[in-house]
Amino acid sequence: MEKVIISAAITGGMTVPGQSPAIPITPEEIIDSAVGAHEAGAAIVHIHVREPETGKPSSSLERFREVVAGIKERCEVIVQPTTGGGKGMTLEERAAVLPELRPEMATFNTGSFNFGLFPIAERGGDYEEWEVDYLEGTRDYVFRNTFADMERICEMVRESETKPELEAYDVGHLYNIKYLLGKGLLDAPVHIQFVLGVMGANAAPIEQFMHMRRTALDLFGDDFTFSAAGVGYPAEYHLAAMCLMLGGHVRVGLEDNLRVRRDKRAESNAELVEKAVALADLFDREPATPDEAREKFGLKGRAAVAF
Ligand code: KMH
Ligand code: ZN
Repeated sequence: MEKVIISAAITGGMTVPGQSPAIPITPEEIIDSAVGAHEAGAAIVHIHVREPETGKPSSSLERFREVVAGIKERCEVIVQPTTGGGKGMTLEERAAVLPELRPEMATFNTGSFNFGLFPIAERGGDYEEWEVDYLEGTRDYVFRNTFADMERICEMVRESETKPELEAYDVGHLYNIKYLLGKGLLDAPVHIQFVLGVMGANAAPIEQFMHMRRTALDLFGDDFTFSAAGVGYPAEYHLAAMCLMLGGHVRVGLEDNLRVRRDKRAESNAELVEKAVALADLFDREPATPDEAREKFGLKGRAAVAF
C-alpha cells in the first residue's frame, strides 16, 4: 500500500493547559514539539498558537508567524495552520492566517455544531478559573461554519493557493463538501479528515468511521484522499489502525489525545507519533516524507509560502 502521511496536531485551540503538562504553550515549546514530531515521522504539523503567559488559545498573527517561521527554519515538514482556531474566535480572526501566511495546507471545517468539551470540566481537575470557564462555556458554544463562512474560506484558500484539509465531524458535513464541489468552489480530489469523538458531532466507534468512509465513497467515488483524527484515547489509535488498513492517512497529537497507552499519559507529541509509526509498520505502511506528501497532495511547495 502507498506510504502513510502522518500529521501531528501539536497543541490545539480547544484543550486547556491544565489537562496535561505536556501540552506545548509558548512559541518556543510549540516549535520544538513540532520539530520533534517531524523527527519522529510526521510529514505534516498542524498548528494553533496560545498566549505564552496563560496558555489561552490565541489568533495572534504575530505569534503564528513566529511559530511557523521557526518551524520552517529548522525542518522540511509541511506546516498546516488551523482556520478552526478556538472558542469565540470570529471567522475573520480564524482565517486570517490564509492571506497572511499563504500556507501550503490549512484546515477547513465543513459544518457547524455545539463543540462540547464541558464534560472535561465536570470530571474536575487542577484547573485555572479561566480554564473551567472556557471548558464549561462550551456547553453553549456553537462552532460556527455556515455555508456563507465556508464559501468565504473557499475563496480564501484559492487566493492563497492553499490545499484545504476538509474536517468532517459528521456525515452531514460530507454532503456539505459535495455541495461546495458541485458549485465548483472546491477542487477535486479533495482531502477529507474524519474528525470523530467531539461531543456534539459524531462519536468515534469504528462503525461510525466506516459509515463516514462508506458515505464518502458513495459521494466522491475514489476522487478523494482521507485521514482520521480520533479525539481521545483509544479512539486516536483505533481510527489510525482503520486508516492504515484501508489506505488512508493518520493524525495524532496532544491537540486530540493525551494518552499513549490506557494507563500512560503522553509526555510529548513525538511519543504519540512514534506509536503511530510503530503501528504503521505492523500494517506494512511506511511514513511518507514531507516531499512525498507534497507530491501526493499536489502542494505548491514550501518556497511559495509567505513565511
Ligand atoms: N480540534 C480538532 C478536533 C482545526 O483546527 O481547524 C479539529 C481541528 C480543527 O483541529
Ligand atoms: Zn486544530
